[in-house]
Amino acid sequence: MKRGNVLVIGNTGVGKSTLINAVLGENRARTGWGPKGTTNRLAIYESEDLPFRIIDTIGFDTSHRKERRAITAVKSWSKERAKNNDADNDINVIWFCVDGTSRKYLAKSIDTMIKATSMWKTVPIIAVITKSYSVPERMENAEMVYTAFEKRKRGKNVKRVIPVVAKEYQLDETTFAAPEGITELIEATNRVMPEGLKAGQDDVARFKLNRKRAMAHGLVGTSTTTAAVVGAIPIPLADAAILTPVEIAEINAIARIYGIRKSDRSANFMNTIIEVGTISTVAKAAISTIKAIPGVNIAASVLNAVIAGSIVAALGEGAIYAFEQVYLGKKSLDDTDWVRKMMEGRFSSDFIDRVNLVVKSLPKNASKTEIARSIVRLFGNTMKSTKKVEDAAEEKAE
Ligand SMILES: Nc1nc2c(ncn2[C@@H]2O[C@H](COP(=O)(O)OP(=O)(O)OP(=O)(O)O)[C@@H](O)[C@H]2O)c(=O)[nH]1
Ligand SMILES: [Mg+2]
Repeated sequence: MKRGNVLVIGNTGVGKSTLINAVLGENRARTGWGPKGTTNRLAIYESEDLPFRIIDTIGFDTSHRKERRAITAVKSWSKERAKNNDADNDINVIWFCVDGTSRKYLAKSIDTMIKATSMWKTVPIIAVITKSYSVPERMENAEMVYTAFEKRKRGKNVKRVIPVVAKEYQLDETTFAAPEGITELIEATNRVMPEGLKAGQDDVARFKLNRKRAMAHGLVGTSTTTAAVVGAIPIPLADAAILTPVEIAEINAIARIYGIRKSDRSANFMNTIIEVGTISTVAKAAISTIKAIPGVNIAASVLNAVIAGSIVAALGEGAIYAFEQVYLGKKSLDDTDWVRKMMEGRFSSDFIDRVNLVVKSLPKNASKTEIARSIVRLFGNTMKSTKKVEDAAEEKAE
């Protein structure tokens, strides 16, 4: 397959490399924090499944020297490539990255980017607002970016403005901003690619589904850690309701990843899932069974953390399955009986066996991260086999 090239530019620290990793679905571009900037040369990334190549650049800096260095690097690279006269080396799309958390630099950074990319006058631009953690600010920021471009000649090249969260962002112990906008960015980029470099709808759909799955699993990992922290406090866990806020955040975030928006129908569907993990008799029965297992040689707080984490992991993995069925059009949001039964099935004897394995794998005073890692490892396995079964089913359906 012929692939197009996407050039990623923006100030240092806006999150270009983090964004690239999110799009690739792998941690390949080095990211970091600090005044010096992390990416210090151009790097080109491609992945088997991604329909385009991504070029990571040196971030622009507010200091004049560094700015020039970044611009010079991009220009000399592209001149070098242009010499080859190979269409494969053309820049086909540019991602202008601006930081959603520092509006102050927005207009100036857009000017810098326009200057730096003056040799690609006709190349379509997608403005990416990184670190869009704040939901209310997303619209405002997008408008600011549109306005900033309106005043400039190259503004007409801007095809889309997309707010993203490349990696979940922890707001406090129990809340976080979930990944956002990544699959939209992939789709929009493919859409503005020149004919001949566009991937087919099926390829894009498959890639999007893979990305959604990976992001959702990452999110279950974070939620599991949160639950282990919350669950370690000495409250009798027969009252699994203390997990409710964590579970609500988890289920909402997974729903968003699968493009399921808030409505009465989706609320019913989601509440059913949360109920199974909090107040249902199956969850309570599972907890008492685990607590009654003789000879458990770990601290009570560790056991509580394991139970809490496991519930949230099982719930999250179940929710991924449920939302994916809806996303693929195989189930509807009205199938609440189906989702209840499916979720209850996840708290059966298999659940207890897994929790047991987690308990056995842990040292007496395991840390919360050890606990969470062990849970994710053991619960993640179910998902892998589920995935295979599903794939087979999908193939048959086609
Ligand atoms: N949680 C979270 N952190 C982010 C996100 N985007 C960027 N960051 C953080 O911001 C810092 C800078 O990100 P990088 O991706 O290294 O930024 P860059 O634009 O590549 O920076 P240079 O290579 O210096 O130009 C890192 O600590 C990232 O973890 C995001 O969506 N979520
Ligand atoms: Mg970088």
